[in-house]
Amino acid sequence: MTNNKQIEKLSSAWQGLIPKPVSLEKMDGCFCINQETKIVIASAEEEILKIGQYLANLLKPATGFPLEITKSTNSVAQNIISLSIKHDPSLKEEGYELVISTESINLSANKGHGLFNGIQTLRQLLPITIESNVKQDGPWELDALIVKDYPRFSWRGAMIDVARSFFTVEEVKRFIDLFALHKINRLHLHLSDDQGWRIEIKSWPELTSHGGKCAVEGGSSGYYTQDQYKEIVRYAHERFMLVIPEIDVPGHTNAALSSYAELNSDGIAPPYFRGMKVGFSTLDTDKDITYEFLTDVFTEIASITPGPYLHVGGDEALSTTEEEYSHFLSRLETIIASLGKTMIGWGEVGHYENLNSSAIIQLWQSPAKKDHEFALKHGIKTIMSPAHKIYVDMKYDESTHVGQDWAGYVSVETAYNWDPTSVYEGFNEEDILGIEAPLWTETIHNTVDADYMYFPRICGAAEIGWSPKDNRSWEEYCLRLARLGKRLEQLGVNFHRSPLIPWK
Ligand code: TNX
Repeated sequence: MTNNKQIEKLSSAWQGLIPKPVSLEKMDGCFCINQETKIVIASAEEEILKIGQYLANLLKPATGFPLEITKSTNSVAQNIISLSIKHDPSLKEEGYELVISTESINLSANKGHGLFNGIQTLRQLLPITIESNVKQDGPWELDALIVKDYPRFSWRGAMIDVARSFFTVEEVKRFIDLFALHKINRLHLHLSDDQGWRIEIKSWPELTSHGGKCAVEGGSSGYYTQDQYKEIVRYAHERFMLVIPEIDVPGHTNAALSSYAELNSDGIAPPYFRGMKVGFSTLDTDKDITYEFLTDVFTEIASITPGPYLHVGGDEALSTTEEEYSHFLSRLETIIASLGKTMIGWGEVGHYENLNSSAIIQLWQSPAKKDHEFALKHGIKTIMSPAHKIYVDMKYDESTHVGQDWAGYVSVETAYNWDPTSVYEGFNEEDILGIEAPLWTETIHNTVDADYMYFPRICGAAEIGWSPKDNRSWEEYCLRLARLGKRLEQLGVNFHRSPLIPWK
């Protein structure tokens, strides 16, 4: 057998699964979902019932089957998809075991999150027509197999910059669904920047009535009311995804400064900013009102964010001195701590020498900038977002019609072929929470372009975050991605048909 054939054989056993599971063992025969198949849940717990409902809703449009959900502890029954909770430490928080026999499908996990992840695997094993929202012909056949699976990292994130260009609640929900298909479990919303303020703050209403009306040239303006934000959080939560809100300070604040004159050192509100340059704006680190402002903003956001994290940005504060920056962060840290939340900041926050070691640093700059050395010195946990590997606003190559290239081109291969432990020197696996792929939107103003930049690179990021390092190879990944392409097409995703991938 030639090497290529071997890879193909290997890959076809894994079908179109992305991220690749820890283990998959094929058995003889197959199982077919039909009109009579029942979803059986062993526990009466509300969460499990909801997951059963999610599965039924997922299967209904394309199959046309209104699959019944029943409660029973008899998991040896035939023609069922059973969802059950078990205790298997090897599966950890998010893992699952999926057993497809000729008789039934048994999905089990320690937690609801594991069941949800297992459903995404089941979904990727079904014919791609399952993704259709109109009735399709079956058969809805699945090869008999056993998958045992759990993630390598707990943080597998996607970021969307809704500040440069706004994306509506419905658009964000669509991304949540597409990301969940790949077991992504963090959605980071970049809610403020020089070009716009996107979240209602009741005690500072001009932030949205004025700051919400601006956007980058050619982009969309707008903002989320607190109720709309809560709806995003709820929708994400139902898909086991945690929302991380970011208010970027002290730089990247022109929209806020333009909304409130009193936040400015000279008491004069600057005009809107619609350009692309960074690093020119800053909150006044000496003024008391700055800290009143930050307390109000973060208190309101904390009250509508059930998750434990608040992201404070902290990047590219090029208009504050080192001393001002440290003073600012020490006060900000106190505010975040008083709200009972964990602070996350971009790499530069590590330059503040008294940074609390419970903070989290999101590394993004090239290793030459040495942000990672500061992070290591603090003994702090990190999220890996190296721009030259995982920034999905970077162009794929010179022909990409949107995006930037300051960190270089990020091809589908570049975005896949790296490991979180080796981009920056000195990190052990334990120092790393996981990975996150940011989409900055200076040049990306609608979902068609956002799809194009996220996909398929976000699929690779999801696999880097989930799958064991030694199981991954670019050559084999290409073949799985080629199959997944059909599913993305069916889902209406405008993905980049990279010439590196042998698309089907
Ligand atoms: C750098 S990444 C930024 C953003 C820009 C992005 C464009 C980071 C923390 N700051 O403000 O949007 O580059 O690629």
